Parts: sequence; C-alpha cells; structure tokens
Amino acid sequence: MLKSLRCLAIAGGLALSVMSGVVCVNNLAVAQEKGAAYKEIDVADGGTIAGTVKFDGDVPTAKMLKVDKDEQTCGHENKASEEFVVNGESKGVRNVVVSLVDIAAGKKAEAVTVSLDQKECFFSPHVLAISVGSSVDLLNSDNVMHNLHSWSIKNPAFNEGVSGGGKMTKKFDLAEIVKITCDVHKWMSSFIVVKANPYFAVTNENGQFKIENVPAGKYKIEAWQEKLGKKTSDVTVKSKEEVVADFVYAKK
Ligand SMILES: [Cu+2]
Repeated sequence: MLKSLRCLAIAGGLALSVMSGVVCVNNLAVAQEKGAAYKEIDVADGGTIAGTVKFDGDVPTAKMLKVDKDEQTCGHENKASEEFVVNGESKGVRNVVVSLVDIAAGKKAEAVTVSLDQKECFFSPHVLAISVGSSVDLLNSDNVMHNLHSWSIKNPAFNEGVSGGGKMTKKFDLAEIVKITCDVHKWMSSFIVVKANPYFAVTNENGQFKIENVPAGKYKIEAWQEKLGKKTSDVTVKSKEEVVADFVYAKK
C-alpha cells in the first residue's frame, strides 16, 4: 500500500497530504521501512553468534518437481525441490535465514550486487539474503526464455522475461521476503530475503550459520524457513566472544 502513496516533502521535514482519502504522514513511515532506524557505527570489539538449525523429525523426502517443458535445456528428469532440505546425518536444515531483529546500531550494512542464476531451469541459490539497498543480477544461463516474477509487496514488483544468456538487475530498497518464480517453468522458485540490518546469515548444508561483529548486548534472533516458518529466541552477545544460538524446528 505504501508505495502507492506519495507525499510532498516540505522543506526537508515531514509531509502531510491527503490522497485518495488516505491521510498520509509520510516519509517517516517510508524511512522506517527502509531500515533508517538502523544506525551504522564502528564496532571495535564485537562478538559472534554461531549456531545450527536442526529439524527434530524424520528427514523429509524431497518433493519432486515435474519438468514438462523445454526438456532439451531443462533436463528429461524431474527435479528435487529445495523448499525443505534436511541433512540426513546432522539433521541440519539448509537455507534458513537467521537474523537479528530490531538491532538499533552496528556494523555497516553493505549494499552489494549478488547473482541469482537460472541454470537448467532451476534457481541457484534457492535462498539469497541481502541488506536493503542491495541489487541482484538475475541471470539466465540457459538458452531458453525465463520469466522472472517477483511476488514483492513493499519493493516494486516485476514480471519480465529474460532471454537466454541475458541478465536483469533489480535493486531492493525495502526489507521483506520476496518469492521469485518463473512463469514459463512453473516448478521454478526461489526467495530473496531483504534485511534492514547486516546481521543475517543463510544456513549451509549442515544447518550452520555465523553472524559476526555484533556489538555486545541483548538481541532477539530469528530463524525463517519457507516451509517451517519463523522461530525467535533471545541471545546475549559479549565482546570478542562467541555465543551459541541453536534452533530446533519440531515436526508439525
Ligand atoms: Cu524459467
């Protein structure tokens, strides 16, 4: 909704206007959504949060995605979904985004440009996490057309084709979880998770993550997985020390 509201800036201050019957005390709301509440400071003696995200239950069998188009490029076999990947030995959950919630100040949030590739009609990586202001190069390494469809709510949504070998770059200025699909190959999906502060990590194949250079203090830490949802806990970080924050998702 916010992006449909446009408020007039008055001498650098807040604006007050009425559009479509909606009273709009804006710029402040937009600024907050952009993560302006987060203040960048020099963090000299930060601590580290390390942990593992595990699944307490039977290791799920990968859902098979039916490949029924462009088989010459996409392959003749069905593909294993990456929506819920648990390591058989460690029980670690892959592709969980772990992040600090509402941290007021900390290290610089680097705006970067990262790649999300489409290769053999599959997104790689399946989950990408970036700070607000970062860009994503949406690549097409195939020789067929892909159509990138973003299910954004806060960031501008897009639904555009990218021809074989092509590239489309999109910037994400607002924090949200954006699902990306391809309208040509309906089995394709991935997530771009946009964060308001730089304290986040994506778990590896053993469910491990590490968040570094955190100022000493107490924080809420959150895990998010597309099928399992969110889980939060509290964590206390001490200077130059490593604190453990583990998450366990129980079978629903
Ligand atoms: Cu596609």
